Amino acid sequence: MDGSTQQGLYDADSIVALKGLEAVRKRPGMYIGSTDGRGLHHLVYEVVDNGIDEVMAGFAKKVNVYLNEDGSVTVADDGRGIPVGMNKEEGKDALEMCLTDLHAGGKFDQNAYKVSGGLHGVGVSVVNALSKRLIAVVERDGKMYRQTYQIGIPDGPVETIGVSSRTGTTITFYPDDGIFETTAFEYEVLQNRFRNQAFLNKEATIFFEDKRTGRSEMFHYDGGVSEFVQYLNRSKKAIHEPPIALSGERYGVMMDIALQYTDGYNEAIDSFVNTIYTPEGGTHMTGFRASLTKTINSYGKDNGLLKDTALEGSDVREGLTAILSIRMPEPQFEGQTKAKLGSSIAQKAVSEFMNEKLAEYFLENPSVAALVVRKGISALESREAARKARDATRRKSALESGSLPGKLADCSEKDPAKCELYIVEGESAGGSAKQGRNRAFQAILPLRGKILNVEKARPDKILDNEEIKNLMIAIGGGIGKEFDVSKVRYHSIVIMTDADIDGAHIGTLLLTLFYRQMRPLIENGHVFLAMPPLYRVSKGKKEIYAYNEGEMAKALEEIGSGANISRYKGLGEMNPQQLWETTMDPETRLMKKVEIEDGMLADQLFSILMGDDVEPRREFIIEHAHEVVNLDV
Ligand code: 0RA
Repeated sequence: MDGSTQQGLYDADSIVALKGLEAVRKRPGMYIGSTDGRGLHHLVYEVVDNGIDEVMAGFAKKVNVYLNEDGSVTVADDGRGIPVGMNKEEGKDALEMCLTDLHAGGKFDQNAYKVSGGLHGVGVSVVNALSKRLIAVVERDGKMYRQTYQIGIPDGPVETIGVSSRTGTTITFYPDDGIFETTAFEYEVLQNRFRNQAFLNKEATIFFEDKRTGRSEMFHYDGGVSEFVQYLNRSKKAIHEPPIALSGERYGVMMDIALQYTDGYNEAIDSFVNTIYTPEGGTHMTGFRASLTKTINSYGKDNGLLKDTALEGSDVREGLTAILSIRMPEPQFEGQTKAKLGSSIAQKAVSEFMNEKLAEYFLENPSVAALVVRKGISALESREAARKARDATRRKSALESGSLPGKLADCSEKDPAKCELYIVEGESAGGSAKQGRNRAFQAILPLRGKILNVEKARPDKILDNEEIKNLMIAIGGGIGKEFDVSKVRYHSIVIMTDADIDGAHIGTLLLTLFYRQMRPLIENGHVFLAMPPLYRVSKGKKEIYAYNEGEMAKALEEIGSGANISRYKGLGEMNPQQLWETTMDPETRLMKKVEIEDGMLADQLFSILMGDDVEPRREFIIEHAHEVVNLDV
């Protein structure tokens, strides 16, 4: 390894730079979150964000991204080009500094609103440190320059390799397979990110091409966040068109806000700070919510639409899809995952701005305003009805002896941390599960047929459904806005369905119920999918259960000629003993934990999967199903 710079010496600065790169390679997680697929994709985001910063600063229009056939990625922008030339203070080329010095970014660029190089953006030098090879090409001042690196260390000085009449930066990098668990880029993951970035930066055009497959796409949205909201609502039914759009600035905070109500009941409000997604909200969201509630109530009162009642926050957010995108200098992020904005000025800026602009919008658009108030009133009425339904359910179940559903075969253990609830498709498999289980800690709740699709049901109608009522009482944490995960009676809730279309549908209906009405159950890792075997390979007394085709091939080899293969189509084909051995015994069973990888995509997944439109559903399943819900333990 050659660690020398163009001076051929280890001068003090080179040693500092090397130490920095070393730190990145030693603890990559500190800089990019993880070394799995997620961390790998972060490398691309980082370089693309740099290009988008150039667009936002008004110096670039387009960012091209290529997944190359040799496993590398190329990101090219038409910005000013990373500065080239000797930096007198450091005695080093500015380009080399940008690519090797962890803290060089700010020295050259004064853009206070930039994403990259900030708290989340880590700078191209981190990408360089984590790449076994990187090639930087810069066009500016009429020339074309190049420097190449290995694990962040320059192969030699910056070279002038030609002339050019344009300006821009082109970075090609090969992620280090010694650092990353996987170096396979996924088109859909990147596509989703670029699409979001293009919605949030309407000046930007992002061209994306996968040279391995020939697939390519251009992302550019003149409509910005308003078009973003329309996109998110593509499988929902909006009740007004176009979305309410509010843009402006207060206290140095720039705001782009779009809202659109649908005829549904879910709220899908996504917030961003300097285009960084803030899934846990923060001060900007607090300002948004406060202002929304206040402005709608004021309008309702002033116009005689609301008499003695006041709408709650959840009422005015029912069926609302919104994007809140703000830009501010030096945002402060909080929380374990730094996914929450803490800067108090953002709350003041958003609420004061929205108080004024939304009220103005309502005055100019009284029909939309009336629709919004009416939607809130109907949410309030349904909330009241739902509360009554829940109380009635609780009273009734408390009256009926033992208070638990009759179909539930409970376990004897009372400590929820040790208890498992199996939700089983069909009465007959339910019967087998009841006989086969370990009754000390495993409870069984058989389901008759399909449960209600909660995606389409009014919240107060959900408990009219007998199966859902049983599920709610058995699980014990309540339902909807009042769901309390600390009251849950089982820390493992296992969905056990047949490995066929009907089974998959029932599984999805249950996941929809958990995601929409008991979300902390999923967020806290309490939901699992049982994995029954697909085959039983046997000869005489010898038998092997196979959970996939590969295992079956292995089992056939092991057992030898004359082996008997039976394919399990349903749980009902197994007797209680077999069901226990293959699917329920904690020592030998296979289970998948249900995890939400991307909250924004998850909302789209459920609304599209369980909504009315067939075409978006087909497209979405093909593109995203596997990334949204990570089903691996
Ligand atoms: C520092 C200063 C300037 C531009 C850049 C960095 C820059 C970095 C990247 C990374 C990818 N694309 C980029 N484009 C520009 C400003 C230089 C000047 O004042 O001309």
